[in-house]
Amino acid sequence: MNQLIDEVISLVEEVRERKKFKAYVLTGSGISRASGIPTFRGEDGLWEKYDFEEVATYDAWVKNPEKLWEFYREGIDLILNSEPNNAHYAVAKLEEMGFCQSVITQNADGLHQRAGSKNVYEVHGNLTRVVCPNCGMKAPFQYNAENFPPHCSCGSLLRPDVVLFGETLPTDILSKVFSIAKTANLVFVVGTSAEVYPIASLPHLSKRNRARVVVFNIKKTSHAQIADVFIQGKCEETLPKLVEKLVQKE
Ligand code: BJW
Ligand code: ZN
Repeated sequence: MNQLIDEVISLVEEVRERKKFKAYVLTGSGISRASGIPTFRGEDGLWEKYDFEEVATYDAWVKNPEKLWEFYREGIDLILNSEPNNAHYAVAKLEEMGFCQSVITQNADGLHQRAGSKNVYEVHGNLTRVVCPNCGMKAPFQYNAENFPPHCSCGSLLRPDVVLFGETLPTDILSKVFSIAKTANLVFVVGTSAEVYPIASLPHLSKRNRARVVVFNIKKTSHAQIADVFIQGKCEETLPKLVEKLVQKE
């Protein structure tokens, strides 16, 4: 592993020698696993326990919003009681040291911001917020047994502010992250299965535009196939190692 980390350091140095160093980190649920938040796919993944068609699609929301709320209330509880882990802190440090300019996360848990990352794009929303489908009001979710599932002051049922399957991603964020991916010359991909589109296509877009790609995952994903360096292992262990070496070099 140390040798692979050294390869990443060489890549970073090589890219940094160019005029404009533009790097982003793309994260998925694997980065929050060590914070006690389950991933979606694979063993122990949420979809082993729940049928995603019943809890994570737009059709499910329309058909049975109570069921969806039951599922998300548990998730929100977990998130509110969790803390960022060493991988979130390592990502924040990369930004602080100038080794990346933005964090594109598919996670809806807000842990990157809590770890200190500043320029975070939450492409699938944020579970700690509710949004009113009628008047557009957004607010932090607060559990109230007398108003659950929660209703807006306009009378409409509120929903978690997340992007469900079959829904489009917020267009302003989407165009921003595609532009980041297109112009980047280095990408760190952390803890995502690369199965959910359109976000899974970002590293491919960057690669086509000659960016270097570094993947941190416990398993080989399709992103690993386009990686210049693939670091297999728990990102809460591997990312801090990279940051530690970068700090030593400064
Ligand atoms: C570790 C680790 C450790 C573990 N260290 N690593 C183009 C082609 C094909 C399909 C489509 C397409 N365009 C659109 C679609 C349809 C659909 C889609 O992609 N389907 C695929 C499944 C086939 N996409 C959509 O519907 C999207 N909307 C859209 O595109 O609109 C336009 C459109 C609509 C319809 C048709 C066509 C166009 C919306 C996607 C919304 C995703 N929403 C969710 C739920 C959000 C709420 C919540 O957070 O609860 O987002 S689903 C879920 O998956 C969640 C995640 O953000 C997302 C990605 O999952 P992630 O993060 O990668 O997690 P896992 O579990 O998959 O992977 C974990 C990884 O971590 C693994 O690799 C592990 O090995 C690793 N790991 N521990 C390092 N310690
Ligand atoms: Zn409303």
